[in-house]
Amino acid sequence: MSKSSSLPLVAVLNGPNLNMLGLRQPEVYGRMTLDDVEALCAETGEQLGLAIDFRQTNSEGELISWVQECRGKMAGIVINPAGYSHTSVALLDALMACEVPAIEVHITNIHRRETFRHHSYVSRAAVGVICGLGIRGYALALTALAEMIEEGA
Ligand code: DHK
Repeated sequence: MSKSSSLPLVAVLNGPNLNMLGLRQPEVYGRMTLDDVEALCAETGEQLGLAIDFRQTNSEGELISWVQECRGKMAGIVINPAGYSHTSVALLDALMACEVPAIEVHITNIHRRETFRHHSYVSRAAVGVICGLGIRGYALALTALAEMIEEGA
């Protein structure tokens, strides 16, 4: 058994269009790419003693299936549901059902943007929400989850 397999597992799940980071509206989302986000999460996970399972999908169904798979397997979830934050009751239901602490991350401050972005269905299932801090929000979410896992919360 490898050393990392005994570490708490945390899923970092990314929703639609986040594969376009770096190219997509850089004045809004910045110039960092999804590969940069993955590298940041891997580095942060290593520092915190977490094993990271990093994924991105453009499909709502796939995102929901991944959340379902987390049940009984993952110690925590960091999720940027992207556009599905504002539309998906089904994703909210999946997060409620999986019973794994989840932190919702948005790169941008959704409250400074269009009104339709101000509400997130997912927030109701999240232990916390981080938005507007750029990609460092992912590292902050992992840090908070590591503490919660350590505390046994
Ligand atoms: C990413 C998206 O793709 C948008 O649909 C959300 C979020 C905001 C972000 O800031 O990471 O509204």
